[in-house]
Amino acid sequence: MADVRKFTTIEEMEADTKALVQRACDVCAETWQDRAEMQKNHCKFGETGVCCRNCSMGPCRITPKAPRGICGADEHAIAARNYLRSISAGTSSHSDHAREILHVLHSAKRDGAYQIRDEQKLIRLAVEWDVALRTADGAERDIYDIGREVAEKGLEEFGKAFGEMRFPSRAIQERQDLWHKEDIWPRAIDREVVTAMHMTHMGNSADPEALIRQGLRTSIANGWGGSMLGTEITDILFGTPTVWTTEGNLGVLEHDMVNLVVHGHDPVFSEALVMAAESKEMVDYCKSKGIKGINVVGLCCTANEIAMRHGVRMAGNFLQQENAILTGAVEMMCVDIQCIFPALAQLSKCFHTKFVTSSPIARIPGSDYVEFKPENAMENATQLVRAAIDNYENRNPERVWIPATKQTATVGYPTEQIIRHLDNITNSNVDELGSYKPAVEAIKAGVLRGAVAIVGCNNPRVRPDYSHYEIIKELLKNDILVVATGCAAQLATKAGLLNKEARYQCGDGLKRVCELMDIPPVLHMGACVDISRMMLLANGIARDWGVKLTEIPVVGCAPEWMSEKAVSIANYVVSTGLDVYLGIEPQVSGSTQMMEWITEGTRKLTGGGFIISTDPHVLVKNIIDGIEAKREALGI
Ligand code: SF4
Ligand code: MSK
Repeated sequence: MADVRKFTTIEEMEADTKALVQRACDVCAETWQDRAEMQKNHCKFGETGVCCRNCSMGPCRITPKAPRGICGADEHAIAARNYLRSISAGTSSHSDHAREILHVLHSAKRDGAYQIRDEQKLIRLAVEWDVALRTADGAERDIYDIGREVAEKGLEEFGKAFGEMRFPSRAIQERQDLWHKEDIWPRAIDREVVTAMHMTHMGNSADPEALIRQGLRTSIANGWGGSMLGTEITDILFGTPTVWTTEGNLGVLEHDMVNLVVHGHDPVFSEALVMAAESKEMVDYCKSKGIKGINVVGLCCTANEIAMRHGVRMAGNFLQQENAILTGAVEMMCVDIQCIFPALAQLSKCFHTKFVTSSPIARIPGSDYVEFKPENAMENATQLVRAAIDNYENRNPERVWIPATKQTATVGYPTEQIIRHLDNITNSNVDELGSYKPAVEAIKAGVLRGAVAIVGCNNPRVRPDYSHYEIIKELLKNDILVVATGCAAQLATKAGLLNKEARYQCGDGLKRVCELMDIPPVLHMGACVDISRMMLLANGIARDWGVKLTEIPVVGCAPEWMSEKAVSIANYVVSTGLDVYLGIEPQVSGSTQMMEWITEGTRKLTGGGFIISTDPHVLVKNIIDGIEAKREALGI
């Protein structure tokens, strides 16, 4: 069959954005494009990491004429402290998200709003953590009792007084030994964040090495801690994702339906909204108003979460959040946590859109705040859906413009699904079902050259989505499988690269693998919290290959990252022994020592480091060269 698929180009995506931004001008609304222009040129001290405001003797800014702050801290100390604070904020974000989910598991009830959907995963975790499956007299324990005890053990990971964290022991022995040897195995999530904040307080650490080491330890507390907890417990509560065919881009908004957009990261809120929107009560209420139906769609990582569990369609990624409102077709946008522009409150007032915040973590002036708790989940969700339906009549048809652009996408490839699909490969010499060995054999044979995890955000510093697109296309041509999460996965969705037909964009080897495995060449692994899934994937490949994590031709890449979560993620990927290719420079370039530490220094400690280029074509060449160098070192 020939390649007849029409992919969406960056230029087509940009044309939609341009038309929507023009509509913002028409209603005198401001967008991020305006604000990015107003923020030019960025402060060089902040950009290069050499501004310190950690005490009120400052702020101190390092220049050739003033090479030290008032306390004597130099550019290396200041940049390293700022960097560690970013890692700590990122770790806190993912981990606090996980803490909330653990509380939801703790309160889950058989007849409650939240139930345990993946009992097998819960039982596996209970066994891993020595939680008894039977009572003292040998009877089977109720699954909800097991869930509560697992939740308590999970919550201990945040603040245990003694010992060390549990999930890092999922890593292969070589990694565990290294984390112990380098003394970067995290003790507890909160402990590492507090230690980091303490070290960076005025009058403490000024040694970049000590600060970098704490950064690695804090990041492991995220990737092999908070994020992994978030992912595991979300799967237990809402089900481990399975493969769905869905659609992505703003064309998923509907003219003749109530459009309810969910945005953020924590699926607890959006799951309830999806359930409420599908309830007979709300479907009937919608019909009673003469409206065709309720169209729940997602933005950013909330979109990834519900697409993988319900097939809910995805309206777009980070820098499209304002575009959704600018269509004039959104009755309600409900947000939970992280990556939410405060600007949405103001913008929504230029249209009929109701903007609802739901978490004490993300309070935004001008929003309708409806605090969301497990005990009132369905009641609140139903009220919100009803309010969205009621708001449909306020839509001004003259202000509606929904871009037609959308693509079909196959999503939902957690490690469990990847292994299941690997079992379809029959032409390898491996018979072993339920392992990564078929993938290892395909890499050894050169059919696949390697794999790249493309992750992260959009960033107005670069042409939005362009770097993701250029890098992914080139990797596919070179027989390199791509796994994606977060807003990078959304770009792949919008482009059409999550469609199985995208195999025609690949080299012959990857195309063959896609056919045998019945997968698209870009595997959607979830939200940014799910990069922990990618760590388990890399770990499983190294384990089944019998080599070190540093040796496998698998790397990470964040072409357009912007958030502190991304700084933490990049560090835990490096801690796991994998190189990370960055398209945006971390804000430490004012320190030669810090630039050396993040590119070469960590490599000496963990085997992984950053390779940075703001040119996506250079970056992808670096990635391909890096993968080929790993192959050569393995003698394959
Ligand atoms: Fe200046 Fe030192 Fe205070 Fe930072 S901690 S603001 S460098 S005096
Ligand atoms: S939503 S952290 S912009 S990936 Fe996870 Fe996207 Fe980055 Fe937020």
